[in-house]
Amino acid sequence: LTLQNALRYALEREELFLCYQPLLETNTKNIMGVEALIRWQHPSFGMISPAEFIPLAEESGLIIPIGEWVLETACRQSHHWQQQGFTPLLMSVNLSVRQFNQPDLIDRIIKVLQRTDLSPNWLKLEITESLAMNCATKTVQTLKILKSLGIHLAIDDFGTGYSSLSYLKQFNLDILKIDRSFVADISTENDITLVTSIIKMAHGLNMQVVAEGVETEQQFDLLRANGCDYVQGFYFYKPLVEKDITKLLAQQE
Ligand code: G
Ligand code: G
Ligand code: NA
Ligand code: MN
Repeated sequence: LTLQNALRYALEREELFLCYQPLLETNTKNIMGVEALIRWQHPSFGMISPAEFIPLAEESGLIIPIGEWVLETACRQSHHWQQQGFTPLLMSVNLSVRQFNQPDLIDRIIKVLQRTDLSPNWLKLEITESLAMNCATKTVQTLKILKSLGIHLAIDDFGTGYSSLSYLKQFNLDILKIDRSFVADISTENDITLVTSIIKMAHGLNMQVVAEGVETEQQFDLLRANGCDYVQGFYFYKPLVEKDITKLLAQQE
């Protein structure tokens, strides 16, 4: 049985689940949101990383039903936490290229929000830099509609792909996520310069900044000193299962 075949059944056999990694406000360290991250626990292969199976899902088209399941599960979870009385969290969901390019994407997203009764204001979609730079006219249009619905938009893994700064301006995104490769090397002079420049540029374009992959106190201190708005990384929290997030939220109240 190939991984590709196994993936075909993963959804119906309920082998997929979501973890949620907290995003913290830099100044207060309050949890302002979580990023939904898919996991696949296969009965014989064990845990398979999304880095391995998301590309397979993209190639085969399975990313469409899987991506929709992620979106719906994440929105339902977010609404559920709100119903439990916790301060609402921004729920971030990663959108793959193929998902983003579906002609009926907007319609599908609206329907998921209706089914899960989640306000669009609590949903953030993360798109990658390469996706954003693809097919710009259509992309600008789609992003505009999403934004007009009240959905927050983030550009993910910033700095790893090709970016045209003029596109970045047109896209009118809310949040820029600095790729963790920059954060990892932030102790070197050049990378400090890069990261601080990215933060300034983003702020100049009216975007807020998330640094991902924060693993040390030193990285955190540098990011805070340079005005980074939000942080995410193992130094604070790994991606956690639902019940662990619920515990955290209860502690924070
Ligand atoms: O969670 P982890 O670090 O193992 O994720 C590895 C990669 O898989 C990351 O690039 C992440 O963005 C991607 N990924 C995780 N969950 C999802 C998802 O639900 N949809 C998409 N498209 N990518 C995801
Ligand atoms: O591509 P994307 O940014 O969506 O990737 C998210 C992935 O990054 C998740 O799979 C998560 O497990 C991983 N991740 C989150 N925080 C850290 C961190 O501090 N260090 C490293 N190495 N990976 C992290
Ligand atoms: Na992401
Ligand atoms: Mn990222």
